[in-house]
Amino acid sequence: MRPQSTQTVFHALALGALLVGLPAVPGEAAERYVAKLVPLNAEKIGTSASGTAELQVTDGKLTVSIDVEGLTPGLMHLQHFHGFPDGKDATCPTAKEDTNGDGYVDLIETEPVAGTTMLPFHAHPATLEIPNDTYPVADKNGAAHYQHTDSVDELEKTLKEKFKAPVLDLAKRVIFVHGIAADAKLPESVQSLPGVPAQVTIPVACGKIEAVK
Ligand SMILES: [Cu+2]
Repeated sequence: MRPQSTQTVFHALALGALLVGLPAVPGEAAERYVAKLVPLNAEKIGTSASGTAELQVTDGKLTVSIDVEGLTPGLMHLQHFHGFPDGKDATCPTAKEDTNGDGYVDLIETEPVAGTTMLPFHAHPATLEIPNDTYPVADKNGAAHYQHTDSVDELEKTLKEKFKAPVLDLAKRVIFVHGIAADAKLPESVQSLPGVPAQVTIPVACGKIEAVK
């Protein structure tokens, strides 16, 4: 017969095993967000890009997955969330935002409704570097897949340094996918960032990030 103390330990272990099967502590549940990416400029550029972005915050980490099809095959596509550091809600542009009336909604024309480029979705988001050669490349069928996980604290720290606000604020952001073939013809009126060809920055898909209840 076992000494009493060993029996007590056995009972404690059995109780522990039961507790493992119980749900996690309330408040630790994942926060989930989805953005349905719809085509932009499709009638003009001859490709129609669409897809889905999923964002999940679990245990202090943000995991972002972005799947897009209808992109220019073999091309690297810039993708970011855009928004307003001052807390204004960003929305995706429509044809109304084509303020110069050239038939294209260019990057500069998106700014009044969608704000500024904030968080890049490439291999090193926390750097906040917009020019980068690690954005996803579309395969021969025009499909691109991206997945990356980062510490929320690290992202918020660098965003706060750059934008002076605690600014992940996912439900107030929109996701853009950019870019058409380097040799695609665009009128001079299509605006871009200084020194960056409009073919690189032209938005091809946009989606509003929404919380999943
Ligand atoms: Cu962007």
